[in-house]
Amino acid sequence: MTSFSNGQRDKKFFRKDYKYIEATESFYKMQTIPRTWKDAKQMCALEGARFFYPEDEKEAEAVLAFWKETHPFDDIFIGISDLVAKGVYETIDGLPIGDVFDKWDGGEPNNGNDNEDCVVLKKHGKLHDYPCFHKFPFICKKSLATVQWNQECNMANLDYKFNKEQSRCYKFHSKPYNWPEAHAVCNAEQSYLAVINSQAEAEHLVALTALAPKYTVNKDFQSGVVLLGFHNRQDEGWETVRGSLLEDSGYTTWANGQPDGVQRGVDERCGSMFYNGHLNDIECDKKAFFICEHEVPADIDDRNDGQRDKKFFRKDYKYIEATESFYKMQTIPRTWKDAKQMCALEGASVFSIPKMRKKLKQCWRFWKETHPFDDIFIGISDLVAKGVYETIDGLPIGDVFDKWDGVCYKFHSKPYNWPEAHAVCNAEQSYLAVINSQAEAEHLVALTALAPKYTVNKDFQSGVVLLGFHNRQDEGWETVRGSLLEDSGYTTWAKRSNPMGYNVA
Ligand SMILES: [Ca+2]
Ligand SMILES: [Ca+2]
Ligand SMILES: [Ca+2]
Repeated sequence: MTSFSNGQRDKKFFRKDYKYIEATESFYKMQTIPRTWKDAKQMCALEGARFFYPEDEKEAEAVLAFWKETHPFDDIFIGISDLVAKGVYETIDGLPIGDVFDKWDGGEPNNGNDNEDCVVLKKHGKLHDYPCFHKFPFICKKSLATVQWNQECNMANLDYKFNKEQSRCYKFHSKPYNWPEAHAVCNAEQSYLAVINSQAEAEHLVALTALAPKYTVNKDFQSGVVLLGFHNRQDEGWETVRGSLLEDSGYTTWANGQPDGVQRGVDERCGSMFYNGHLNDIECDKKAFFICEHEVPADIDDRNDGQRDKKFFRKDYKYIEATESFYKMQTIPRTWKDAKQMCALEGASVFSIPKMRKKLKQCWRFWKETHPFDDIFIGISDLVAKGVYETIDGLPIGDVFDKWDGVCYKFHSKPYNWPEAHAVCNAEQSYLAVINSQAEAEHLVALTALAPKYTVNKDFQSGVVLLGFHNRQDEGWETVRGSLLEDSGYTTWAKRSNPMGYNVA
């Protein structure tokens, strides 16, 4: 039996990546990667929360303030739709929209193209109906009153069961997913696809599997196997989701004849075990049961191996007291993968940033004192599962450091020439916009379309918008952010008029 209390309610804590708002006694998280309405709903559920919709004007106000402080999106999906019965707008938990918040914008809902069933909240506080397959950011919400704390696992999820021998928690998922999906599900639960590190842990997972309910209405899955946290997706050998080689994980008992993907000419790049605990390679799009593993923060490790007193790792690494760690600035730029490998080669297990936000300052100081780079790669990516940002040792980004840059734009309706415009942006503590992706290009196009473009000044070139790239030194096109245009992520020149003059978009 899981023991839990509502102890965390006193501390007003749900998850590290959720912010508590006193006025509404609830926790909120802005999900910045746009998703369809249905995926947004599912994502919130996976995180143990609910797809946000304003319960009243007071909550709408509080959340709009939180939204504006954190991220400059114009629209978010909210948990209201008429998917259940056309024309009947209701919340995901079945309340009529009129009972919660129904401030529609003028002319909305208009069911454009007879295809608008999902509701968007605009930054100015009004509602629109939109096609559900559009992708928008969204907010997940958890009310303080509904937080139930799993004391042993130290998390707000009662489904995780503590195992004393392993000093950690596990959850067997009886709903089959394929490997990338299972990976994302564990991540959303602040956990990771289980990695077996010993014979004893293998035996525990076998027992867990034997006891778990394995009936499912979904027949489209592979029975007899359980997905685990190892893979060969980058074709660089079998590695665990914790960032180590499988052969170093402490458990490498493959089933007879496994891995056999290569031999059989089948693309089996993802990891699983048979119910008896023996490892098996499996196709990444095959659905199966899976187990998530959750580490409970351990007590201070008081082992003493001598060197710890001396606080020495390598001559080229500097010790920072506040984080009790050694750091080395690698000044030769490398690709992300090479950087990861380089750190491993130097015996530095992690190139990442401190888990304690307060202590980050010390690191920034080390960086600024030593080397004046503007950007460094850090050990976080979504390479294992698209859209799931996690550390190289498999921690959800929300558990460590997820301060994403907010990007704001301002369309200037008063024409200036390029050097003047550059100076104007600079004076506004900004820079002439640089397009780094197709999505950003589309956003600027939309911004331009909506912007007022009348001006009393007739002496200007219409039809173009100045951007932050140039070839003023005749050394090739570069951005005002100091990189080559060709490295900026967006290089779609207009046809015919190929590079004619600088800064023409
Ligand atoms: Ca509409
Ligand atoms: Ca483990
Ligand atoms: Ca196999």
